Amino acid sequence: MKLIISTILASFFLFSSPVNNVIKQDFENNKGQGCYLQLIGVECVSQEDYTGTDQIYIQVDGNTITNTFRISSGDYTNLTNLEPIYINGSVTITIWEYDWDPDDLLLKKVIDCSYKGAGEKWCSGTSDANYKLYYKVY
Ligand SMILES: [Ca+2]
Ligand SMILES: [Ca+2]
Repeated sequence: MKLIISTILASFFLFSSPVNNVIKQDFENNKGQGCYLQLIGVECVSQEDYTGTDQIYIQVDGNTITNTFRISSGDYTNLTNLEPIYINGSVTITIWEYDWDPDDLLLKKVIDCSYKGAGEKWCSGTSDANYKLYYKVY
């Protein structure tokens, strides 16, 4: 009798497994289905203009998606009110500083779905100024 009970118990533990082992991860959107980019914020570590504040705006693939807004060294502007940007392939984000002469390119970043699920990230520009863009891809 003991042997039967232990056999039953053994098979119970053998064939039942925790739920997280049974339910498979959904990979449906991981390949070729696109993803979304949420801009989180922009930080001005050091501004571009010598006097006054910088006046910056953001473009996605050349289309302006923000108003021109003032920011200066040490400032952070929240961007989470912006609509998520659908990515099918990749998008190029550029941040510009408005001037009377040609505007200054502060930051340029190509973002694709390979960043999906990586959580919040940041990138920085390569101009004389120092800007950080915070974003996530999901
Ligand atoms: Ca400037
Ligand atoms: Ca300016």
